[in-house]
Formats: sequence, structure tokens, C-alpha cells
Amino acid sequence: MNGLRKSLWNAMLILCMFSLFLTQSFANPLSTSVYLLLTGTVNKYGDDPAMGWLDVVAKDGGWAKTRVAFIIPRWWHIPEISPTGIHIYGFTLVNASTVSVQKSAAYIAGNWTGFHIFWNGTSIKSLAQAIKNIAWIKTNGNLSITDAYTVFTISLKGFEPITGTVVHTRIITTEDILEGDLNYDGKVDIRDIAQSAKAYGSLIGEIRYELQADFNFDFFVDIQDIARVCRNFGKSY
Ligand SMILES: [Ca+2]
Ligand SMILES: [Ca+2]
Repeated sequence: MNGLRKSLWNAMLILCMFSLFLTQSFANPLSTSVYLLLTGTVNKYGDDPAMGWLDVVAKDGGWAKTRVAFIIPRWWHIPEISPTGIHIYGFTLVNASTVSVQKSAAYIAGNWTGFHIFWNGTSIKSLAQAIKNIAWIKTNGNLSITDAYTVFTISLKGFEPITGTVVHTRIITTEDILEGDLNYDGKVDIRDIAQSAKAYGSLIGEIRYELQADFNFDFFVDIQDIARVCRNFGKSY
């Protein structure tokens, strides 16, 4: 661990301990609900092979946070279309109209915003530039998770179907869930901080980037994201 990373790590821990101290006495009893926490990998965009992630946190009959981001490295199979570039897509649910979490399937529908950028793949600087110039597109559609939580399809108006495989599912009945539990083990602790620290400073499209760690979905994992892990540090659900 170099000096800078070590100081950063210490700063995060101090911030987390402070958040813990501040929030100790604010327990808020609520009635219980069914929650779904799920991650998946994107395998296809239409007929094209794609690589990426799906991240879902949903409350049955209530709200949902759903994000998907993936790349299409077309040079694999159609070199004449884009010999050196990468297509990057991202979508986030902004307003859920239906959130249904059942025993073996889930369905989430509503309004989404999304983007499609083409990165020429030459440098991180050109990727940062492409992200800066993102034109957000409004759309609507749904995420359908089926077959006992093994596969998913996202159907959005104006786009090809996004399909993939579920990697991890947790369905719990509890009063409330906590933001910042990156590994979905029911507590926000040092492991979650470590996971977000690993992605710290990364940009969407880079190997280290982790969708779950990018809480505000601005395609960077920075101190604002780490602060949101810290907010619930030491708590469990
Ligand atoms: Ca955790
Ligand atoms: Ca972020």
C-alpha cells in the first residue's frame, strides 16, 4: 500500500467511525417489508455479446434502485464496424411504477435514463472526455428477473433487449435495509469499505470500476461514494 492510499484508507476509517458515533442513537422502528438485493452480469445486448453488470435493490410494492452498465467490444466479431472502439451503455431507473418481488421472479417497471457513448479505446483521457459529453436519453421499460432468479431481461423502448445471468440474490423481510452493504451480507463493515476502496478512483469502462460502489452513478468511484458507505458503518439489518 503506498503512502497516499494509506492516508486515504485512514481518512475513510475516521470518517466511518465518526458517522457511527453520530448515528448510534437514531434507531427508527418501522414495519417489515420484503426486499430484494441482486447483482447480475450482462451477457448480450440484442444479438451482440456484451460485458457488464446489473445492480438491483428493491422493496416489494415500493421503490427500486436499478442500474445496469455494459460494454460491447465489437472488434471481437465485426471488425469492419468499429475496429478499435468500445460501445458503453448505462441505464438507471429513475421512477418505478411497478415493483414486484415474488418467490421465484421479480418485475420492475418505470422510467429510466440512459446513455450510449462510443469510446475509441485509446486513452483514459479520451474516455473521461466521452463521459463528460454524455447526452442522457429518457426511456421507459422494465426489468424482468425469471427462472428462480437465474436470468434477467431489460426491455427498454428504443433499445435492444439487455439479457444476462443473475450472480447473487438475497431476499429478506426486514424493517429496512442499509445503503453501503456492497457485498449484501446484512452488515456495513470493513469488508464493504475495502470493496469500495478497491474501486476508488476508477471510471466506468475500466476493469477496477464497480457499479455497486458507484452510489450516485456518475461513472466515477470517488469520496462521495465512499461517504455513503460510511453513513451506515457498523450497522446491520
Ligand atoms: Ca457488507
Ligand atoms: Ca460516483
